[in-house]
Amino acid sequence: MTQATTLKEQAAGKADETPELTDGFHLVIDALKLNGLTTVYGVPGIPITDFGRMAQAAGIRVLSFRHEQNAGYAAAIAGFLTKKPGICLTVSAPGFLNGLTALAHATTNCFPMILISGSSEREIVDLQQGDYEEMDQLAVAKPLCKAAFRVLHAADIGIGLARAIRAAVSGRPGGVYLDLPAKLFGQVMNAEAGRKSLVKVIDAAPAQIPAPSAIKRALDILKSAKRPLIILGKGAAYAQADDAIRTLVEKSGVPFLPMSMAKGLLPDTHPQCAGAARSTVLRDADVVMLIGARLNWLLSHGKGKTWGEAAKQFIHIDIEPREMDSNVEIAAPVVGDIGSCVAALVEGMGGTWPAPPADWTNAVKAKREENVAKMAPRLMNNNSPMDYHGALGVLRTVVKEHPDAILVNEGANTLDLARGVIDMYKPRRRLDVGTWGVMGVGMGQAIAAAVETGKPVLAVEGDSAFGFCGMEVETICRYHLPVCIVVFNNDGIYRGTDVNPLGGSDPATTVFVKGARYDKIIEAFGGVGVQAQTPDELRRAVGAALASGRPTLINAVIDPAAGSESGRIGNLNPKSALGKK
Ligand code: ADP
Ligand code: TPW
Ligand code: MG
Repeated sequence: MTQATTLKEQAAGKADETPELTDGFHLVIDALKLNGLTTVYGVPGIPITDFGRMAQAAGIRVLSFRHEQNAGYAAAIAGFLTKKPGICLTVSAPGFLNGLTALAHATTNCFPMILISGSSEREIVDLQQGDYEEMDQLAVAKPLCKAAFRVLHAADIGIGLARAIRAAVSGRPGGVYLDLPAKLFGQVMNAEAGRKSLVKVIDAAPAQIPAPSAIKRALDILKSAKRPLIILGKGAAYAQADDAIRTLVEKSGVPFLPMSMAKGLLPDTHPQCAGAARSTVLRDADVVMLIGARLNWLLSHGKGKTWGEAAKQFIHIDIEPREMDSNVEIAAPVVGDIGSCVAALVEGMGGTWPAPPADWTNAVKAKREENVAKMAPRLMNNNSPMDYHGALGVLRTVVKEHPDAILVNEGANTLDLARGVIDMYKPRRRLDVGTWGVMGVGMGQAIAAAVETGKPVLAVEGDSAFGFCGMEVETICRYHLPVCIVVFNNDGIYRGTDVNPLGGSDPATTVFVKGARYDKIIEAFGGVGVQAQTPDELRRAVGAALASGRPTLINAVIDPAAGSESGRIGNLNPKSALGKK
């Protein structure tokens, strides 16, 4: 028997008596897994590099991005798609700040997300003694999210994550910050005690049942309506109460208007869809039922020219009681989760429900058909360079042929025109800039959509919008994701034709390099790059991308003069009182 064997045997014998140990790294991983949170979007570095490695080794899917903001947008949209908090993981101070924009965006959009950031030594940070990446991250995060927590002891990791999960998904969903100081990861504790300290969150988003009196009030008003309208918002898409919503809409016979990310909850081609008669229904409706949509700027705050002169009564279904009366008086507040509220409304409607007056539904139908007919020839033009309508006509057909694919969309003209032109057929297939109209969400959303759903993704991006997140094409190629990016390249922001008022060598503030080849970017990483000058070329390239599932970037050359200032919201630009630019 050699000396070495003896020692080994001794060590083995001793190990039997030593209690099994765990540490902060493993407790965080175990807590995430226990709660079914098995995908993490982030960027590695001190103090979370080893955490990422260990999480991957433990079977968590860890997707490393090139910038935390994009990882954050991925986590936010994963929350929207799955009703579970999307997890974003960042390093301290600068990484944390890069992720914070996305956390605020998640909160603004009511998406559940948890930003987990490593942080530096508390004792040094609080005395401001200049630690590595020093920042009081908890204090910075607090005003920008729904809740913020810090865990200092390994034994509290289970409770800390449970609180973060509940805060993210219960009531109105939102972004939560979870601060994990570097020292926590290495803290050791008894493994059995560690296991017992973990919390499996039961019923994280409990049903919130509406009061029967609120349901009756809402139905009485709806029944009395002469020109009723239902507006579906992204809260309705998030709720995953698709069948109940469809039943409510169809049983009531009321025209419905989907907000951008609620498109497809019922198909845009549904006979009751009023998407193509938006101005008419907003102006003329007398009773408006909002389901998971706020009366914010996107609905002109429920007043003014958009809403016309006629008196209106609002029925508002939302989980957040304080949303009621936020902009105009709500005649019938229905507070609860959308699944429960809509089910109660359907039940309250009983066996038969009077159809809305035919003169109203016929007027909506006529307006819609008129607008669709007006648009049709523009979508079939074969101009080169393409205009927006020619290119979008192609993509409209592609989406019709691939109704399961997920459409990601950002830009100004590229967003506003695509939203109107491209019909959606299934719920949660359209992802876009959301409540803030933020540029740069596209690649993060495309990645998360592919990862969370396994479905093909078509990302329709303005050239400016793409520039905010374009480096993530490497991420798309690295993980072999079935994402086809179409860059609407009009040489700039809104238009590529602006000139510097002073002449000189600096270009105008809104234009980019003319004739840029965005398709070359993806080629650097082994993806497929295509230049498309005509609608036919675009059709072939997108078709090939969706058929192959290979990461593809199509540079769609759009007439630089085709767009308008700020797309459809140019009216929001302040004007100089002096009338000059
Ligand atoms: P949109 O931009 O599509 O009009 P908003 O983001 O303005 O939609 O509104 C979404 C609304 O949906 C928010 O007020 C939010 O509180 C609400 N909401 C989100 N999830 C639910 C749910 N499960 N049940 C009820 N309301 C919800
Ligand atoms: C984070 C302001 C709104 S739209 C837009 C910018 C910069 C780009 C529009 O150009 P694009 O589309 O994408 O090429 P198109 O088809 O009209 O040419 N920073 C952030 N968010 C916003 N919204 C802006 C700036 C903006
Ligand atoms: Mg552009």
